[in-house]
Amino acid sequence: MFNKILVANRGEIALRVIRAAREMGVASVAVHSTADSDAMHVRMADESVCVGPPSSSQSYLSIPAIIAACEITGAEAIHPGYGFLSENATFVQVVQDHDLTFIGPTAEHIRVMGDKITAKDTMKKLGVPCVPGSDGGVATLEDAQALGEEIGYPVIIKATAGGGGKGMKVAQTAKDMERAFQTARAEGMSNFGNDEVYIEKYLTTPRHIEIQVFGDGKGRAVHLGERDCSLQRRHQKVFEEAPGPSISPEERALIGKVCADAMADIKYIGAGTIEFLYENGEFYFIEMNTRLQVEHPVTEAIFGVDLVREQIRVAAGMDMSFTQEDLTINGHAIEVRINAEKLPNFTPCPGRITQYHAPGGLGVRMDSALYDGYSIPPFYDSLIGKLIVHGRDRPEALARLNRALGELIVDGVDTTVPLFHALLQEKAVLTGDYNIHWLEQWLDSLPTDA
Ligand code: MV4
Repeated sequence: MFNKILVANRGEIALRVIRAAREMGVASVAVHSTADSDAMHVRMADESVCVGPPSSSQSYLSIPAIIAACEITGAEAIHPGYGFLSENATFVQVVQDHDLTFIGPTAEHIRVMGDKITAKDTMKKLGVPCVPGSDGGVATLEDAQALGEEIGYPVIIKATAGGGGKGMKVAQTAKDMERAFQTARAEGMSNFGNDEVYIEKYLTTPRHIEIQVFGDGKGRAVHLGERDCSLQRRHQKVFEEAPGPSISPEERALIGKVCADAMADIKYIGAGTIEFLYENGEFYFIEMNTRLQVEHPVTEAIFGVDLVREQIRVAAGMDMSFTQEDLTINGHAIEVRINAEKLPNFTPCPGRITQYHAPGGLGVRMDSALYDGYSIPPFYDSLIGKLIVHGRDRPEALARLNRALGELIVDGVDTTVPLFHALLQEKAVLTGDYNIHWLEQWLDSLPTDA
């Protein structure tokens, strides 16, 4: 096991990693920008290094600064958290070249899954069900139009390097194809420097269901069921739950085994998430995320496992501490993302926290780096906390969420908490009968003050 690891992140996820390390007897090094000198992750770690000015590109994303922080402190491994350098294959290569260990997948797996065409091709060959569409990239408008006729409209054109909804265009009819094809290519080029696109059948009202997988890098892999993350706004998740309210135990076992076997086959190491669209009882692979995700705590709650501890174990060459047979689901968990944002437009709202009180009690977990008097800097993501509740069943989890939201105090800035109070009044949320479009349609339907 490592003696000391460096956490290349900030906020609640940095605390999450420091906590796992401490329970394992592993010392932790925090890194921070000059804007984060007073941040909780700096206080909670065993030691800290300032890696640059406020701008992420010059601090949390600076590969030389992060490597230097390891060399100065003698940290042997780096946990990247999510975002920042977590899915940067070049970074992983540099880490290895400095005889350090990246706590995460190999550079090669990150590279393959980071390009959506190679990801889909790989998954298809591994027997994972995919959305019907082009075999690889589509180079010309003529090819795109021919494919549109073959697959049948509507179709979606996606940039292979795309993300966050950028470089993604729907063609409802053949007439739409030219515009959609050219726009997707142009967005791919301007946002990611890559104009390669591919085409899929457009699924109109699916759910976003993602399977948590975990591998030991030696050919053993397991799945930890699914999360339903359909409640999103502008490709940002706001409410996530596990198990998925629409997924049967038989469906879970089936898709879970396909995913676990695929990961075993490629000798995947660490935590991963295989994203599907789910419509009319069928799963369609869309993307894989080669990192620990924001919403991992709902999976931890229902399976009773510590995913970060497992990441650190396998990175150190140890086995996973469980097998597939050990993994059984207990109850239901929900996470809501609390952002420092002003409704109704979700405008970022940094500033000083005058009072903070975290909810507690049975089945309540608050992952947050807030404290009384903390000033949220304006330079980073607006996520300031994740409230995770766990109950024996979905109704109990919903009641607990309502109760815990009532206990939470975050004064001094606007937050998305009122959104969750309102969502808990909605029948679709209470029954779990929603899809990827439900949240935006509901927000659009709300009366506006004007
Ligand atoms: C799709 C789709 C419908 N059909 N692909 C959105 C971002 C990227 N991760 C994939 N996305 C979608 N791909 C096909 N073939 C609809 C979406 C989509 C979506 C997916 C998951 C969660 C929220 C979404 C919101 C709008 C569109």
